Amino acid sequence: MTEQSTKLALPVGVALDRFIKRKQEDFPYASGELSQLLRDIALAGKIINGEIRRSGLEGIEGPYGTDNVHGEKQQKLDVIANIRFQRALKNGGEVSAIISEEEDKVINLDCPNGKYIVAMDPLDGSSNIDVNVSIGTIFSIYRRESTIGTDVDDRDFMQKGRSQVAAGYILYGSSTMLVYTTGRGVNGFTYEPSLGEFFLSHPNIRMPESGNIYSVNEGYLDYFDQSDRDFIQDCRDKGFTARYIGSLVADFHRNLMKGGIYMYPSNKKSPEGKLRLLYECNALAFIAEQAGGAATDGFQPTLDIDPSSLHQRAPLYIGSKNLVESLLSFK
Ligand code: AHM
Ligand code: MG
Repeated sequence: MTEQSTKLALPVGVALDRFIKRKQEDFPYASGELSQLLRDIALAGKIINGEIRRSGLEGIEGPYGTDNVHGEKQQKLDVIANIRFQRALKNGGEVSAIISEEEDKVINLDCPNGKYIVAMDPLDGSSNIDVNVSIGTIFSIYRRESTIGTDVDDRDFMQKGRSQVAAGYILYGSSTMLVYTTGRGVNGFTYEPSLGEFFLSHPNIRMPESGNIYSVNEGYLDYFDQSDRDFIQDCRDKGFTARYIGSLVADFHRNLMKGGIYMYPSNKKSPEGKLRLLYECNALAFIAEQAGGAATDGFQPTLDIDPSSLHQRAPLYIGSKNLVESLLSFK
């Protein structure tokens, strides 16, 4: 294949596997491990998609009976998704360790030669599972910093979001979509269940620079800082529309497509905000920036936050560039 032909834009309808392979050819020294890792994630996503679609019939809705590291009730599907992802990534051999919303400590995959580490929320928005509302998987991929061949430790995960090699999400919505970036734009793939394959449906996604959607849990309004209340009032004054699903991936995806801002500020009930920096905020912040949008904790870009613990929380304001700038003008 000539260099020129690999640079041609890939058409809508191209299968994910072919897309990943063609992108890899743009990097002559790429070993193919990241490509394989992305395929492993897509495979786990297909399996979880099947479990979600059948969940009402298979008795795997509802609580599992345990709490996760954050003291939140785990759903059966949370637990299943966590296991599926770990299995897929372990079998692939490219990943040496994972952190997951569902587990307290770094999960060592016994693949010391894997040069990548993954931070993930296997199933986000899990309070929406039982009511058939969109949910999602979120993942961030980093190169490990410790020596290959040794055990990974917590420090490998203390990298700024800016160091992500790739990040993405799978949205289990009215259709299932995989959206990811490797730092060269954002592409979206729709799952075709009868063929069991993701196909490119949304090439080179660009987030509108502005928009008229604001997404926030206004039930907490009284707990927000004055600056956040003022911004929300400004959105209302401008005649914006409010849209809040309560599944971060779905709320983010809608705003990515249509233009808007999602916010989960710190507040009196959750002084650090609710969302987790390493496996919720950073992945979406990387995608937002790559699509021309922005993400901040209200003080600095999300991707520049220096992490200090595996499960740390951060306020998140993410979406169209102009709306995030407008939010910052109230701070
Ligand atoms: P989860 O990881 O326990 O599912 O929590 C994260 C979810 C996000 O998907 C969503 O945006 C947010 O929590 C909703 O929280 P709230 O119900 O407080 O508005
Ligand atoms: Mg979550």
